[in-house]
This record gives sequence, C-alpha cells and structure tokens, in this order.
Amino acid sequence: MESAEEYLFEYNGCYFVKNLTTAEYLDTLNDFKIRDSDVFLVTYPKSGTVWTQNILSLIYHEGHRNGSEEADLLDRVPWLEYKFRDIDYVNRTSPRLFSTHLPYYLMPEGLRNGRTKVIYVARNPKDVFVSYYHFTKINIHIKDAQDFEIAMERFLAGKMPANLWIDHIEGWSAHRDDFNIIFLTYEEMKKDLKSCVLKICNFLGKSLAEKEVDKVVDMASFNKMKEDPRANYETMAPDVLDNNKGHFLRKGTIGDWKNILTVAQSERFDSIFKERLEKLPFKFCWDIKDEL
Ligand code: PPS
Repeated sequence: MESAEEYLFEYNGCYFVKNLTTAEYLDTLNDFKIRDSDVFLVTYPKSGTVWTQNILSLIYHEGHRNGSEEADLLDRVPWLEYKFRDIDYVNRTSPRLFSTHLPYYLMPEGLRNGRTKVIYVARNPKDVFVSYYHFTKINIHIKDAQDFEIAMERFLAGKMPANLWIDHIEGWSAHRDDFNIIFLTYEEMKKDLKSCVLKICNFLGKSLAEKEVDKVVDMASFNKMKEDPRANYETMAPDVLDNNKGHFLRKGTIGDWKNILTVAQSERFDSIFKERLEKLPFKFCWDIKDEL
C-alpha cells in the first residue's frame, strides 16, 4: 500500500490527488478570469458537494427539472481544480457554475470582487471522515489505508486532499468578508431542504415558482438522486471511480459515524477539533434525531 504522501502532491501548502491535476494547471487558477455571474460551490471533501451541485443544476436548468436534458453534474457544475471533462472554462457561456475543494487562499484572485457568488457547504467532521473512508474504497486514485485507525490519523493530521477539515472551514469563515459568500451545513440541508433551496435561490437572485422549488427539493432527495444517473456520479470515468466496489451516494445521513467510530475514536476527534469548532459560527448536529 502506498502511503498518503505517495498519492498526494503538495501545492502551495495544500494536498491534491496526483493524476487528477497538476501544479502547472493550478498555477493558472490565480489569474483565472472571473465573471460577476459565475457561481462557485466550495466544500471540504464529502460535505455535500454532489448534493449541492445537483441543487444548482436543478435551479438553473429547467431541462434537468423536466427530464428533457441528459447533461450530468460533471458538465453542469464542473470542478475548478480537477478537469474530469474536456470543457473550455474560459469561453463557457454564462452563468458558469463551478465546484471546488480549494482553500480560500488558492481561489482565483478575481473572486474577491465582492460580486461573484460563493456557496460554502460544511458537514460535521465525524461524518465527513466516515464518508471519506468509504470513498477511498471506490476512488481508484486515492489509496485506501486498510487500517481504519491509520486512515483516521491521516484525516486528523490533514494528510488528505484539501488538508485539515478545521483549517479549511476556519479559513473560509475568517475570510468571509473578502467574498460574496453564504454558508450552509449538510445538517441543515438534511433537516430542512426546502428552506435551504429557498436560501440558495434567494442568494442567487433566482425566483422559481413554488412548484419548481418543490421539484428541486424532490429531485435533490437522496433516493431520487441515487436513481438519477445525471446526479449520482455513476457517469464518472471508470478509471476514477470503481462503482462495483460501492456507490458515491452511500447513506446520506447524519450520525453514521456512530456506527463505526468507537468511543475512544470519537473522543480523539473531539480532542483535535472541539475547541476550534466551538469558535466557528456554524451549528452542526451529530445525529439525525438531534435538533439543529
Ligand atoms: S465529494 O467527493 O467531496 O464530492 O463528496 P460529496 O459530494 O461532498 O459528499 C458525498 C456525501 O454526500 C452524500 N449525499 C447526500 N446526502 C443526503 N442527501 C443527498 N441528496 C445526497 N447526495 C449526496 C453522499 O451520500 C455522501 O455521504 P455518505 O455519508 O458517504 O453517504
């Protein structure tokens, strides 16, 4: 088994997956020309990216809502730093929608224009880790640690794409005034998706009719997305994801960590994150049954 360092490379203090991007390409992003109409979805890995990509696609594309268009999320809301498809980002028609796991300081400089919209989605770190651990089993480029404890220690040391969970969130949160940004959590989306869809529409200045909003909410439910090949990432190239080993849309809930982490492991998370987490202006919940 390769060590974490062997499947990652470091670029300006941040880890990226080898084979999926290059330092030369990342070098071009600082000067990537931003438009006011662009929308950037920012997440730490396994925090609700695909879910929110789908919501954005459904909000912007009637053809997605009514089933008349086949385009999948990798085309609708492509990754900024990982080019899975051959898309000309520079000449793409507006509004351009992008996803990214980049830390705030590696984003294109032009994003600090105060106009371009940024949506940040965060998820509690225990569920993030458990989701990531399972994801390493299906992602061909991310070498999984066979030993759960080793995988956990890598996560807690930030030896993974996008580095340490709390650094990513703290960085974006502390620099919120540099961007035109809203923050959402996976947990609030899970608890009340309609309110979150309305919040996103409001931020984007998109006024959908009530029944269109309801359609977005319905098609963004876990079960509907699981069935929708445009939305469930099963169209990702087989040399990136091995769908025979598991599914990208796995459980889609809050608190799955309780089925896997021991009390001692959960306490280890707390010892690393709790103090800094309490200073963040976000409310996570840790079990599907808990109030937000
Ligand atoms: S990635 O690889 O960073 O883009 O992954 P990301 O999309 O951020 O996170 C994947 C997890 O999000 C869950 N998911 C959902 N949960 C609830 N409802 C919906 N509609 C939904 N869509 C995706 C997905 O199942 C992964 O979480 P786990 O816990 O592994 O199930």
